[in-house]
Amino acid sequence: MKFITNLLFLSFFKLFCSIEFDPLGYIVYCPCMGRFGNQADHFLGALGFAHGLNRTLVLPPWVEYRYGEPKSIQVPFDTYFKVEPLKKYHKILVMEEFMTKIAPYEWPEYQRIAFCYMARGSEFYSPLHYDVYHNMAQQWKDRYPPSKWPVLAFTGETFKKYNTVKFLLTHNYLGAPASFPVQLENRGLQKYLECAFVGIHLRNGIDWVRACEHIPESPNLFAAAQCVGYQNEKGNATSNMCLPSKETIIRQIKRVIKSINNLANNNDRTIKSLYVASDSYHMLDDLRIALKRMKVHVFKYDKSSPHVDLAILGKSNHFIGNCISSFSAFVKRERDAKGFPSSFWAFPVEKSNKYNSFLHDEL
Ligand SMILES: Nc1nc2c(ncn2[C@@H]2O[C@H](COP(=O)(O)OP(=O)(O)O)[C@@H](O)[C@H]2O)c(=O)[nH]1
Ligand SMILES: *[C@@H]1O[C@H](CO)[C@@H](O)[C@H](O)[C@H]1NC(C)=O
Ligand SMILES: *[C@@H]1O[C@H](CO)[C@@H](O)[C@H](O)[C@H]1NC(C)=O
Ligand SMILES: [Mg+2]
Repeated sequence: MKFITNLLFLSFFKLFCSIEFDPLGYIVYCPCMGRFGNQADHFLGALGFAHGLNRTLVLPPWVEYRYGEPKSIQVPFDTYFKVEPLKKYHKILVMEEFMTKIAPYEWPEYQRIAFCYMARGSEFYSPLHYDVYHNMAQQWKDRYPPSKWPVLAFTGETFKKYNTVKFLLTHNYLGAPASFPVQLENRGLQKYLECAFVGIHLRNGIDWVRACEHIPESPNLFAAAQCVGYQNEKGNATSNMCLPSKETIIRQIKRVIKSINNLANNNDRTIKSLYVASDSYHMLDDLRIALKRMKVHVFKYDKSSPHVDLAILGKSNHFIGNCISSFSAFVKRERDAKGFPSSFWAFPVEKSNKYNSFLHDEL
């Protein structure tokens, strides 16, 4: 009786929450081998494999090993890469979503069988292998029909208990249904792997603070012409352009991220990261607090390297720079040449008075 009630509950749950289960099943794997490059190779292989079997691919977190830390950490797949573009190629789901929405129904704990090529887990699929480009897919489908095997989990051990972190931590050997190095046929899949971030330049060292003091008598200081025009056609440079206030900086970043995420129309998921370049003060704490609610991670390069900063700013999905800085100007010109969008701190000058705009944008 309890069983039937459970079943009924489950069907209602499925109905009301309109969770779509993939009748063709899922592929779960562990990126247990190596660091980022190895894991990325395996990811492409797993993607090709899942595509060949036409099962939904569950995207595992990236496993990172931080220097000096005894344990690896799990970084959700969509921290670095967008999920939407991948969907153009194949059905996918991030692990966190799979474990909360799908696994309880399609993969109950007592059925968590791990797939191993050799006698390590509970189901040995040897001699099948992952090369779905040469007639392997059908053999997989015949041997493991989705009706009987809704989830194919590739890893070394039986899953004792749901816990993505634990599950990943306990495996140190090959867990992906993919070969390493990446198979020739899967190389092209890289094009679906996109990451999105906003890059900002904060020019605020002591030399800059001194330079900005000259703005009132030099309304076309340094690189200001990139904003206000060579003859000040678009106004005069202002102190806030030169040394934007914390409020200006946070307001503009939020605005840019919101407009990009709304534009892409994918549940505010597009921009996940902010990259900060600075000659002096990166404002990391303030930015992290300000962007926490939007779930945006804030990064800087851990060494001081102007050219690395330039390269990364050049690649960002949107760049916010400093009108007066020639360092910012370099990034802006490069992006103009590529057709990438940029904007500047405190330019154009907002029409509404300061107090009003402060009230509107303070969240
Ligand atoms: N690493 C790093 N260095 C910066 C950054 N901004 C400025 N700098 C350093 O400060 C110098 C600024 O001088 P310059 O290139 O003449 O640009 P400007 O003074 O901003 O017009 C750069 O060449 C860098 O060495 C930054 O975002 N990152
Ligand atoms: C794969 O499965 C989806 C449904 O999940 C279906 O729409 C699609 O046509 C299938 N692709 C192939 C190549 O069979
Ligand atoms: C710019 O500054 C000059 C003086 O430096 C002033 O004459 C002019 O009116 C200002 N232009 C604007 C648009 O504020
Ligand atoms: Mg300079």
